[in-house]
Amino acid sequence: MAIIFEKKEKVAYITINRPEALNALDLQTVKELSQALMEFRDDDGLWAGIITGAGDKAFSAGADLKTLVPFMGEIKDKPWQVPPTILRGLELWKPLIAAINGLTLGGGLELALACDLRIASENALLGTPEVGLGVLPGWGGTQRLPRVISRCKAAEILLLGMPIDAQEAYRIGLVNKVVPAAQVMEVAEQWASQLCRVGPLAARAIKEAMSRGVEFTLEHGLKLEWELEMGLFGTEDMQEGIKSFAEKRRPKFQGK
Ligand code: CO8
Repeated sequence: MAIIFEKKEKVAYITINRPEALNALDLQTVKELSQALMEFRDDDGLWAGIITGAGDKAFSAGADLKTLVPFMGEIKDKPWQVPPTILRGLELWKPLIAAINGLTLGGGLELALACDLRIASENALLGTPEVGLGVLPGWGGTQRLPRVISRCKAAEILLLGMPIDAQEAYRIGLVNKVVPAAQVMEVAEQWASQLCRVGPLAARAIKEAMSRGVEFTLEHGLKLEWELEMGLFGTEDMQEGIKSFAEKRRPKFQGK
């Protein structure tokens, strides 16, 4: 299996499982990633997800340069589409954490950018080497990177094609936290647990408001935010949240 998909309580674990190829994404991996993400999206019992790479060297070294990239060149004029993933084509509002355990290059960084929270190991290297291969980071890199960090630093990473280390990634706001390699999954699980304690419908609405709203004018964005807020009002979770506050206890959300 190129992707290991596991469920533990309310958390989905998606592990790219090609350590011998530094977890490069070949066609089979992308297909299985697509299936796993859709299962995560559609399973009401799953509230948060963690994406990571197998082994201790890489999160992912990007698109498979031996198979997928040449294949894309061959079929570029044919009516074939890459299976939908969070990289492109799949809308998914449940929160996702990238547990970045090492090399995170090209499509690997683009996958981490399509997650909401990024925890990096101290030994991680992150970058988009595509420009040195004569292609562009075509899995959202040119679009998401300048939306996550400053355009100034995004241009440096995208145009020079040189990787940066984890501390620099933290300094420029590309990752949320840097921890020793052995603690990456531990911290990711702590954050996933917290995501399973907060209101799940609210968390999804926040992600949707942020993801879609970033494209809107402020006026349009505020309208979207209000529509999503009104969708939360009256839910059982909202009633439980208010009741638990009055009763001075932790809320027990159901995602309803
Ligand atoms: N694709 C295929 N195999 C890879 C990849 C890759 N991206 N990266 C590493 N591997 C393989 C190597 O070929 C090697 O296999 P083998 O032992 O059979 O030769 C194995 O993984 C280990 O790699 P190295 O021996 O090279 O390990 P090093 O530690 O010496 O070097 C590096 C690590 C620097 C990361 C090096 O492997 C490297 O430069 N890899 C390529 C990284 C890269 O350029 N990534 C960008 C790919 S392009 C991309 O992601 C575009 C996305 C958008 C396109 C959308 C199309 C659908």
